[in-house]
Amino acid sequence: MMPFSRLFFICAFSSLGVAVMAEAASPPGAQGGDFGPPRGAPIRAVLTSPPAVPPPLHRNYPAKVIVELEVREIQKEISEGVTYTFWTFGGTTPGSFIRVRQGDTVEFHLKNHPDNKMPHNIDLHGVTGPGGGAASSFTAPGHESQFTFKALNQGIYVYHCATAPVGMHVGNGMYGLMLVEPPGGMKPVDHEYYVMQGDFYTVGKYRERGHQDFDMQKAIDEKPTYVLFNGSEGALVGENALKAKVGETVRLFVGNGGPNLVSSFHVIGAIFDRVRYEGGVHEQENVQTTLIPAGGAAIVEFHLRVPGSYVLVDHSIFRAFNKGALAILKADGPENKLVYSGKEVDSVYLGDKAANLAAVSEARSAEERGTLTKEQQMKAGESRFTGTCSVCHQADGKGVANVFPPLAGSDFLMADKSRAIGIVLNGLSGKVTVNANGYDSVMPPMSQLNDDELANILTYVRNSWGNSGDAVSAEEVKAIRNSTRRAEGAAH
Ligand code: HEC
Ligand SMILES: [Cu+2]
Repeated sequence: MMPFSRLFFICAFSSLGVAVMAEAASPPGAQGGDFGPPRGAPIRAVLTSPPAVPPPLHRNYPAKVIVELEVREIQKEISEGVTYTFWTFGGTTPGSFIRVRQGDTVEFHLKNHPDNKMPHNIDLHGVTGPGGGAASSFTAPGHESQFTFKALNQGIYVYHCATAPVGMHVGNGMYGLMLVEPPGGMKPVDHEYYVMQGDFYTVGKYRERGHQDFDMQKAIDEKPTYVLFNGSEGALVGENALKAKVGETVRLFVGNGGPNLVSSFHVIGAIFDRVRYEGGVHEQENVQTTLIPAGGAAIVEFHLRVPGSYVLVDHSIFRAFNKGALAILKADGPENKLVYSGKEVDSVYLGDKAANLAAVSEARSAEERGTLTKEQQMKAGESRFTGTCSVCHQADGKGVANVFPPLAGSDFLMADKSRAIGIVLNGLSGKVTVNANGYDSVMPPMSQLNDDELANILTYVRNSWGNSGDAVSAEEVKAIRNSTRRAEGAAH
């Protein structure tokens, strides 16, 4: 008998060395279907960058469709002030959205831009044949490869790079979606959007600024620094939020590139009318959260009855609030108090995603130039205060009587700057007296905030609502952080 370790080695070798994953063809008679040879003149596929989806095809015959996809290795922002070198299909993570019709013959051209450093290929899960195209598409920088496949099965399919080390290529953002429309097309909706989750592994901590490199060990350990929709914390929030109107229907093509995590995809405030789970043809109705495996996709549809912000999350919820897996769909239109009497989703759910990121970014670049002013810090701090501290101390800093002490006009806060920094980093419990009122409660440590964030927040707090003090610098925060003794294994 072959020893287990040997067996494992062979399996690992064949999957990495050949870098292909075999996908079985569907059994005859299932949803697969060949509608004969391509007809008409060849058609160049419309490719779109996320969150856009190419328009419906409205075509009633199988055609020859030409897809040209170019791999680009490019540096982009992964979070405010943090850059990362993404490897992309078409210049974006996720890559360009491809839309074809069941029965189409796809002539696929994969180009690897001459400036790139790595060889790449593509494995399309919508392809029937060993490797899904991977073996035929291995392409060195400055080269192009071509292969042809027939889109036999309708559905929404992930594609990804499968060049060794596969995990690294996928982890750097090399994945996207291809929709194979059913022959009769899909039911019309008001909006179609393209959203894809991915986990990212950087050497630096979450939001540690500057350029960040890929961390292979974190990736192997499956400990992502970021979990993101569409490759960046800012991809689908603020100005970039998805948009719709009350009364409209929305269809999301949601993929999960992985490389490691399974997504518990959820939209806060919406119930999915229909989910084509796992991207197959069966529909489930009235779904709250749908699982999307790594290397899988789903089609979710819902309609909007009440205006406001709907928050897309991975409901493995630390990923949403502490690793970036959060996006917003903004619905405009008239209120419907019969359906929902509440207020607009507030800072509780939006957190600092509702924040003024421009102020944060302005403060950061000013600090890099050495020109950071107290006012810039305060503006940046205000937006981070919202959704972090305001939950308890309230947006006006007045706190809640007997429960959360005030920061506005707080003698305790203003008496000792270093102590205030320590409180935010390490939390506070036990009896404190603020403006002659006693509190005996617990504030959790907020050490997940980085030095800049914390310095800006405290500068804002110490100079708002009647408080007046000097600025708090990132260096001061850093010194106190480093001098704090923490339990073994505790963060930062
Ligand atoms: C989960 C609720 C909660 C959050 C969030 C929170 N605090 Fe507190 N904070 C408290 C409580 C409760 C106390 C009093 C603790 C005690 O009684 O020992 C406190 C005390 C303080 C104090 C000292 C007392 C005072 O009023 O001057 C400061 C300063 C402070 N918090 C700042 C912050 C800042 C800045 C943030 C955001 C980074 C923050 N807190 C987030 C609950 C919170
Ligand atoms: Cu690649």
